[in-house]
Amino acid sequence: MQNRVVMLADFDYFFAQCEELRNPALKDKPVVVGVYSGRTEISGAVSTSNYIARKFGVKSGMPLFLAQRKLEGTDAVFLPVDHVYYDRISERIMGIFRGYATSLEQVSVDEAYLDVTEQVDCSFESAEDYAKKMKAQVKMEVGISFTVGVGPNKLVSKIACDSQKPDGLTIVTPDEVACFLSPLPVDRLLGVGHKISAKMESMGVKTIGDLAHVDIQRLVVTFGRVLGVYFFNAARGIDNEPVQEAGEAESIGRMGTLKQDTRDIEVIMDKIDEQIEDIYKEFCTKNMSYRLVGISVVMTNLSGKSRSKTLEKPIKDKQTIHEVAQELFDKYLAETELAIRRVGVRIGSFVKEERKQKQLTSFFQPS
Ligand code: TTP
Ligand code: CA
Repeated sequence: MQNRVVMLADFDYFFAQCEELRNPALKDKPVVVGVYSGRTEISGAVSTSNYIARKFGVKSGMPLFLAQRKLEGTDAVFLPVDHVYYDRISERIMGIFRGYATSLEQVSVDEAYLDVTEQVDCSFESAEDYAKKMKAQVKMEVGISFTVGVGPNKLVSKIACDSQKPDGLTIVTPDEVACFLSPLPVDRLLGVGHKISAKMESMGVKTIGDLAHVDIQRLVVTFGRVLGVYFFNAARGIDNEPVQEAGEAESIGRMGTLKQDTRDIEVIMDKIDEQIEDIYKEFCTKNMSYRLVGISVVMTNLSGKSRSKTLEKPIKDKQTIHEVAQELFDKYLAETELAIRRVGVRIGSFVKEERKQKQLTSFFQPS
């Protein structure tokens, strides 16, 4: 099989760069863009800042008063977020990207994967010129700089992109993947948060290279089948997920037989909760939100039915799956007198995760 060539483009200090674009006088000053909560003049949190402000220690998620303190004595400019303006710029850039890729997967307002395998004829050497051309066109037509990671799949291109910012271009060829990944800390892999990295550290795993030495049985026993297999592959830079246009992703679901036929909601939900655990682990590796929760039932007479609910907004948490599934089962049980034999739950209508403003409190929690 021929190798793929996948790019991740991530716009540099995006909200702040947009502000510089409409007011070039900001370019040599620290610029902080924030969400003002309105409680006091300076209450709220930093969304992002330009690289000048970052030199003074300003970070996304930081309380605005703290950013102000760090920038005391400078000619820093603080601005409120203007999503409508940033979305418009983002759409223009994404429009240009479309012309460069066979498929485009927009991950957030400032990030997109591009499958450019055909355009560069599988060549990583051509990919370098291709990425430079794309960067130059966007700079000229829109005025925004961005960073590109190029790799044989999404996993590698994402990590490549994060390794050199701003205005970076990092290319990792299939031959370089192992050397590139192995010294990096495990939390550079999607799905490795605080809890998992602590667990891995207790197993003596600090780097992606360490993780590649753990055998698959141990990973599956420790993290479960879905995550264990994912970590095994990720440590080797293996990722077969396609670059997927929005709305192409399917649903994730599980189905199972109850120990006995029943109409007892608690028994049903115990089974459903086990399935949710499994579904959620798989879901967490996708970096998406879901908008649909569905249930399936097979009755004692072997007739089957499905019910689903579309949520008002995309959700990421686990508890909502439980709550909506329970609501659907309650309704369904009210409609029938039969006992239930098999049950299943699924989530779907995935949307790529939009970056949410971090809670103020998260800044104070140890990271
Ligand atoms: P990032 O890509 O994380 O950051 P960035 O584009 O500002 O900087 P860079 O990529 O050069 O490191 O986030 C993209 C946008 O998302 C960012 O401009 C503002 C917004 N954002 C928030 O609103 N809150 C946050 O906590 C983060 C991390 C980002
Ligand atoms: Ca960015």
